[in-house]
Amino acid sequence: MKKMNKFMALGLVAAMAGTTLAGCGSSSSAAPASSAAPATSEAAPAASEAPAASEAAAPAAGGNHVFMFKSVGNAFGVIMYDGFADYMKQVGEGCEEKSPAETTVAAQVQLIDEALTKGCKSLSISTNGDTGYDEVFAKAQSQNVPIVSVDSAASADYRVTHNNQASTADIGAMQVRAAVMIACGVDFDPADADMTKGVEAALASYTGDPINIGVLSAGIDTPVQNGWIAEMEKELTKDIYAGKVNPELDKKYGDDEFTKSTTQAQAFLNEGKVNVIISPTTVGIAAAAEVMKQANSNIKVTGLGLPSEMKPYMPTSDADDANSFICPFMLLWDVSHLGASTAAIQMAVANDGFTGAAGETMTMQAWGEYAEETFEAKDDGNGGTSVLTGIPYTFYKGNMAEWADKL
Ligand code: RAM
Repeated sequence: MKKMNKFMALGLVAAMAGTTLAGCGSSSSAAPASSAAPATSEAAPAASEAPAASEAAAPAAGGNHVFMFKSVGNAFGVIMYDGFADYMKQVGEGCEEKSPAETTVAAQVQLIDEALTKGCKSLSISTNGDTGYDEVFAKAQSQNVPIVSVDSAASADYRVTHNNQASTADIGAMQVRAAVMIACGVDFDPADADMTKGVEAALASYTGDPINIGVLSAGIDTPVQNGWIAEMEKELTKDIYAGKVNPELDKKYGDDEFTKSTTQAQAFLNEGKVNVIISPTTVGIAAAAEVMKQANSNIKVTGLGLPSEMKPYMPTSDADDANSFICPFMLLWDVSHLGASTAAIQMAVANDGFTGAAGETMTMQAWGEYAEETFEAKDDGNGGTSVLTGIPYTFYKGNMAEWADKL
């Protein structure tokens, strides 16, 4: 991980700066979230500034900083918590992971309630749905337990802010470009980091039937995947795809469970309608790749994957012919840093008066091989704010050997 941190910090920030800034510009021009401001500042007041209503409620008496992923046993969640815990250790704070066995809203709500009853300092959560949390989140607010969402957003009415791993627009669009390039047999070129040139070149010479793209997602209601899928659909409305790529995505949902994702991948296989599957979840991409491998299928797979889990299906050396692999290339970001920056946001709430209001900044201490960083909360255009702490990164034959053991 250390090497990756350095590499990403030094090399990729520059490569992605253009798209990242473009994303920030468009969101900050959206209507300011006047309704979000009171909610976010109520979520995390300093004890002395707590409004009367909150003073009446029993404040959380210490406890740990609680980190809750969508479910246990997801390697992405495990790596993220490791980063979270590492940062908390660095600043001398106690923390614990409390993730449910099942990827459901109800299971998370129950565990949040338990944590609040026991007493906790903060809640950092990747949610399983948009709704169903109001009561328990209001309880957290009344106990002055700040909520920061990460990966999959919590309601803007209750969270301080959302820690976004990379621009939603970039993650959605880049997965479509990757899928189309792969369907056309065009390999990733690191000089074309966002793949805009690659996809244009691939389609300019493409004369076959319209390419059909399948999506194997997590839960049907999972906020983060649904946000990316919306951006995929937007990307497909661009002129370059017209008549060459079917703009209708064929969507299936594996609920971030390996067995269910495998069943859904088998359905894609049996139906034989799609040329390539995008899976915007590490669980789904691994399941789809295994199904296609077992069946010796020519349906290709890409999306968001962990190099350690995807190694059996990907090229790992420059000499490899990428097109002969099930997954020629895929995307992700520094998952460990995502956890650490979430911890840093919670510490900024606790110690520096950070409320997550648009325009506020917070500082993350130097961590691992990352130097000290300052992040700004930006209006997300949906009534809340988000802090952008990462960038999408492409794993391909030129770097897989290096990362397969580290991420
Ligand atoms: C899965 C989760 C998570 C997603 C990653 C890429 O582990 O579903 O939400 O961001 O994959």
